[in-house]
Amino acid sequence: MPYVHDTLEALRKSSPAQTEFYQAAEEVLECLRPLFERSPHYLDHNIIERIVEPERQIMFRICWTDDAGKVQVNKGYRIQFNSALGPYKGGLRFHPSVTSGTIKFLGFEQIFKNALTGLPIGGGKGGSDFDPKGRSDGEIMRFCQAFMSELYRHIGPTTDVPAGDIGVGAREIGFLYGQYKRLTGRYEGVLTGKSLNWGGSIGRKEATGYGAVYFAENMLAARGETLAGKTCLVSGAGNVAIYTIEKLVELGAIPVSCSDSRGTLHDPRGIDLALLRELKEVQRTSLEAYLAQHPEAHYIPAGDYPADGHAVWRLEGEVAFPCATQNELTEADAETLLGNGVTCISEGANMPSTAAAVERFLAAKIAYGPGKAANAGGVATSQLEMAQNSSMEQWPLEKVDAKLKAIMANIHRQCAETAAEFDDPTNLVLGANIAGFRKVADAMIEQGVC
Ligand code: NDP
Ligand code: 2IT
Repeated sequence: MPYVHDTLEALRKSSPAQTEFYQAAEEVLECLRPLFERSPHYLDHNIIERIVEPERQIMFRICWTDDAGKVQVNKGYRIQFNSALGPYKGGLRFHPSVTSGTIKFLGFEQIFKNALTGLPIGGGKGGSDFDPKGRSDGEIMRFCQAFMSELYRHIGPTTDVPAGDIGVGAREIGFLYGQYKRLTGRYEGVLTGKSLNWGGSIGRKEATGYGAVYFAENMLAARGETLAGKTCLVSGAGNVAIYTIEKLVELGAIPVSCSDSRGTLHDPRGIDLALLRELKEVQRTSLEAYLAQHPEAHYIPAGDYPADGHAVWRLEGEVAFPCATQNELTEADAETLLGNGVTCISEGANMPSTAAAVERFLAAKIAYGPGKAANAGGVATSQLEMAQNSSMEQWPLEKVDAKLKAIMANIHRQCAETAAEFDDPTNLVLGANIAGFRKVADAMIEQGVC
């Protein structure tokens, strides 16, 4: 299939140095080979060249003043990747590692993830290389105001609806929303992840983590198993990790780890969730502080990690939830996990496993749920927030959670059925990529060349 190879080569030439984007694009395009053999009309419409090219990319300068009165400058991005299925939808990431390539890979993944939810949302993503660590609330507010002073002209409740991601939670969404309202004079659902008393959806904060656990439940149920009593490894200690841990505890599983950029925490009796929330959501401090109350737990500083991977994946567990960041799980980590008897991986983060690690999981035929399927509960609940905003309603938790559960079950079913249709029934990567692609590509064809 020369098309796939040629498209990837062309991307490397026209968009140099975007390695994470090539990784995401290569996985999707490689999975599409059997689809193109059966349905060559996608090639006639040149869908693959069209789908890897963002509809629009906005890059801007953000100037703001720090507490010392010094003017700081950052880069801002919004990528409006694909609007075949609905308004652009996707989060904003504030992290010093953010480049245009990071935002591009995240935006690309978002297209297929959003398609899998079955809801009318297109793919977008944005962010900045701003580092929120150590910044005061005043600095965060001024940065968010400066960011929105440029972004507001490009977004709207029926055109592009940003949300949170790494470094962007309820506090940042509040500051961003306030500035949008000040600039436009409009009170509308232009952002999701808002506070509950001014337009947020009950259950949105919890949705990505809960959804990743529901996806694991679905994968295990297909193999006649449940999560109850299983030892679970979780990485990350942010929004996704915390609510993954919360749902695991509720279902009788035993989450024994979490991590942040400074180190990994291992508490074999099960993570003390109330303390974790206090340290991360209230104090915004290091996980090492956990030891003051639980001296029997272990803390592994990042400096002591193995050279070829991450300490969290060297611990023993039956189910793993990578919930921190991209490429945080290497081939050597995958080998260790498999050697230790892991049977299920559900990815809360976006592209947390390297391509070689994914190969290992697929070859071992364990239950492996790729991020674009397993973490789609967050964006799906964002769309529920949009629906509530446009009808001026607020739904109770039971309604939102029931919808989230049904959406995750439906995503799992689509991935599994599509994988079986293409004769590789345990390969949910293949299933997710083909099922997501088909929806977007069919819509693009029906909407003509645009
Ligand atoms: P948060 O900012 O709330 O938490 C991120 C966590 O991961 C923190 O504990 C952070 O540690 C750690 N982390 C981030 N970057 C690195 C890094 N380079 N190395 C080591 N640790 C790191 O973000 P979220 O929980 O919202 O996002 C986590 C992942 O989930 C991301 O991949 C995101 O794209 C994905 N995701 C998020 C959704 C959402 O609704 N929020 C939806 C779907 C996917 P520290 O605090 O020390 O930096
Ligand atoms: O990666 C993701 O799906 C998110 N960060 C959430 C996007 C959203 O619009 O809620």
